[in-house]
Amino acid sequence: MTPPQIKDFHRIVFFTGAGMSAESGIPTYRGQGGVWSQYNWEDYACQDAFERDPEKVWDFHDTRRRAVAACAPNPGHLAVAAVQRDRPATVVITQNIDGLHQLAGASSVIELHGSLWRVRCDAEGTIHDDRSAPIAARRCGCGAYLRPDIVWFGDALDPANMRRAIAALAGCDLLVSVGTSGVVYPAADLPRRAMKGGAVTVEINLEDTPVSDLYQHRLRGKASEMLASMMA
Ligand code: BV8
Repeated sequence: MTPPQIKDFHRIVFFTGAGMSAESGIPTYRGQGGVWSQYNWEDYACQDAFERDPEKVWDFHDTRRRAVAACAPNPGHLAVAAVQRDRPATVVITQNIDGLHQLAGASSVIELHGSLWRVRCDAEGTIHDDRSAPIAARRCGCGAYLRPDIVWFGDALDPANMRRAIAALAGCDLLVSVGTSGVVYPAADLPRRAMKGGAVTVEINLEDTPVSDLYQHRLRGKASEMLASMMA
């Protein structure tokens, strides 16, 4: 059966996870060789760990900065950016912190879980982009440690991002979920807004996930290939 075709829709939302960047060489979180199977997030990616040992947390994030800086957007990222160029109302909601959607040319990407390429000083309440790999300075001018602007487990998501994501999903006519295992909340709950709004829903993944039943169409294969099959 031919999958739904992007050309037949006008208000499209792409909801992406680590599987979107797997073909760029970035490890996913779970499964074989996943980040969390190599590193315990309680030691490297949460506020407590950062307060306990900021140097250790920065060593981990510098490893990720170097790894991601060596990767480029894959044909899947380029396809999403191309759809957005043709249909400017297209919204990209990502759980990824790698910035590859933007590098592929996508704009107004909603980064639900923050970015590897932004840091903040919680002492001064400032936030700024920093694409150095490794990071040039781990401390702010005020002397406090800079913190990666990433939503770690236990951190609240930015309410403005949640509002934008919910509005986009509630009003879309096509939702395409790409490469997410659907196990982390509240992000995993968001696609339900599109189902409620009567959108056509597509899940692209190599395998079934705990939320596959929510989707009308389940395209099983690599992100770049399955996206291409929707743009025939
Ligand atoms: C919060 C940034 C409270 C970090 C991430 C309700 C029920 C149960 C638990 C909770 C709940 N609500 C909250 C919780 C706790 C927790 C949670 O969800 N725990 C889970 C594990 C049970 N949630 C939180 O802590 C959240 N915060 O709740 O705060 C609060 C509220 C108010 C005030 C104060 C506090 C914050 C969660 C965000 C954590 N940060 N990332 C970093 O990177 O360092 S989560 C991280 O994992 C990702 O961002 C993503 O969101 C999530 C899942 O990863 P995926 O992207 O899906 O990747 P994964 O590896 O799992 O899967 C990849 C998939 O791709 C696979 O299915 C694979 O088959 C597929 N694939 C692979 N290759 C390809 C492919 N598909 C296609 N093509 C390919 N080539």
